[in-house]
Amino acid sequence: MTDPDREDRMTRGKTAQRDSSGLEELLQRALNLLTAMGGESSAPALNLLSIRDRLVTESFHLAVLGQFKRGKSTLLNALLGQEILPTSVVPLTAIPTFVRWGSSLRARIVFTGDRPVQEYESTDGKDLTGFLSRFVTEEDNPQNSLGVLQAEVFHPADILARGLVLIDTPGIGSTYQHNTETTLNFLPQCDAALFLVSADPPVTEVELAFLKEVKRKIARLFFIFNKVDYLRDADREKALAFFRGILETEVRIDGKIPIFPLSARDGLEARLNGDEKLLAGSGLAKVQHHLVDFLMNQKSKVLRGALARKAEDVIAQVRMGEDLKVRSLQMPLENLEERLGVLENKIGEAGRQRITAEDLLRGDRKRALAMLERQSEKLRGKAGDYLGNIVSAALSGSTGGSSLERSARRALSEAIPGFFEHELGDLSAEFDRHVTEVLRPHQRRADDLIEKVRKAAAELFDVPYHAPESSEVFETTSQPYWVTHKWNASLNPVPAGLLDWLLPGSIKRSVLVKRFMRQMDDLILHNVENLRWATLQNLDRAFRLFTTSLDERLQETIAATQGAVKAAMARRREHAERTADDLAAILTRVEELEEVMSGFGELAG
Ligand SMILES: Nc1nc2c(ncn2[C@@H]2O[C@H](COP(=O)(O)OP(=O)(O)OP(=O)(O)O)[C@@H](O)[C@H]2O)c(=O)[nH]1
Ligand SMILES: [Mg+2]
Repeated sequence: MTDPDREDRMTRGKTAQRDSSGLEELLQRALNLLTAMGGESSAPALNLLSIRDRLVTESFHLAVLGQFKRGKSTLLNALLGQEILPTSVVPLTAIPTFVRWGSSLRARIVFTGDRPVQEYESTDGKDLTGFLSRFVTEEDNPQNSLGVLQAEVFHPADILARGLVLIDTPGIGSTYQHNTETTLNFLPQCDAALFLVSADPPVTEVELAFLKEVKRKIARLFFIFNKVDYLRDADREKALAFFRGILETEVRIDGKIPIFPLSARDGLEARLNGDEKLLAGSGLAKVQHHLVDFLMNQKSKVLRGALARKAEDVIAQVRMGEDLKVRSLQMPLENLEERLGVLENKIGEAGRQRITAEDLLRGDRKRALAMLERQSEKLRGKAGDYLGNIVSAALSGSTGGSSLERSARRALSEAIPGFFEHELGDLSAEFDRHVTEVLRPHQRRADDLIEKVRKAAAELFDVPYHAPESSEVFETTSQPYWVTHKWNASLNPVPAGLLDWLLPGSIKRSVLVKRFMRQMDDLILHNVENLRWATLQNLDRAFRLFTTSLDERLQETIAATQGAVKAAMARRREHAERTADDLAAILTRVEELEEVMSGFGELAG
């Protein structure tokens, strides 16, 4: 019996592989050509190498999100076809866990601070689950007391083979507020998400609030209605329609969006026992086919197209250099010198414009820094209100004394990391957007500047001009300007009072409150300062990266135009007798370059 879904999937998988290897082959051919031209370590060769790296290492982050106990970890196990991620009837997952492809089954735990990475390899899924549980579950690692920064599982499942990374996340809305914060802070790292709900219990307020936040941060969202095995068919339709209605009215999500009914539990059982009938009935095959494969193919297609276009531009630049050499070998020398003079003037002009652009950029950087100062100030106020309330509530007991102070101190230490982690996530997302917007016009100006030089050279020496299609702006989406840091909250131990017990009750209390509020202000200042500093580093890095890449591109353009003409002129002067041979060799190369270029053009679509 044949399974059309499976065949379709396999055909698409093969096409994806063929396209990707076609691009890889072409890149290799282009690199060989550059090596033959003596440019194996030239800027174009390095560009091609980095394009090849991106092609090989690109991954797609698909997170599974939802309220606690909706069955996220179970769904991931079902997709893997093996019980790997710990699941339970109590709120469990506490650390985002990345599941990537690996030839053998293993896990890796990375910690904050100096603690060494722990690895575990086992062919037995249960052993691995046991190992993982020690680090990623609330039960064994409460409040992440072990300081786990990241947990990774490597698994040979087919579904992971083309760079798909599945991410299990802590459920939101449980009594463990810090789990919610961890997941919220993690959202910017996701390319897409599967959002799980279920009929048991029905959608909650907390879940909807979370979904609104998720919608703001993740562009591609898909919905899964899990645990449908609890419902009879008629109730299933009713429950789905109800959920769809809520999505439309409360979250303003298009009512036509597909929602996949699923029983992750049955899907897992079906995969474990090879039960095709149960698999079809569980809805798992549909989820896998429609969402996971689709997203992957879409993403890799877009990426391959963009990379092929970039490679085409790189080769076009090399080809222009060769074309210029041809002209420089053919043109009468005086004529050549005169035109070179004009080109040099154009380059000088571009250099001056580059300085003006730098001034504008500096102004924008200054404004971004001022915005950061304002945001920090605002955050100080917000933290004061939020934490002040928590401390006041904790201190509102009827007596003073050390136990009251202890509980206030505990409340404060519990609230601080979550609060600042969330704020850092928000601030990072806001500045990321801001910087991308601010840099866009600079990017356009930079592109224009470089194009002016290339166009001038093409016109002056009458060679074909290829307008580049891929702006470097696209580059920035894959190499984020932004690095989201895990928030290490500053939690200087709040020292216990020594004088309390010498003072009478009411005075004791007011002293206690005053002192405590002062200490809270210090803590806030310290944490806001940390946050401001982390954001400042990111900002500076973004602007620096932009300037260096602009300078590099300008230098490359000058080398490919003025540099090529000068080199050909020098060679002509020194070895006039070889000019005809040189010309023939270059013309052959130009032909090959043209072939490679059109190959990239075809792959770019
Ligand atoms: N009946 C039924 N139970 C399910 C299904 N999927 C998961 N469960 C059960 O629901 C419970 C919670 O599943 P988990 O996968 O641990 O849920 P989770 O969303 O990862 O929970 P947290 O990690 O705490 O956020 C477990 O007892 C699962 O066996 C399903 O499709 N049907
Ligand atoms: Mg879980």
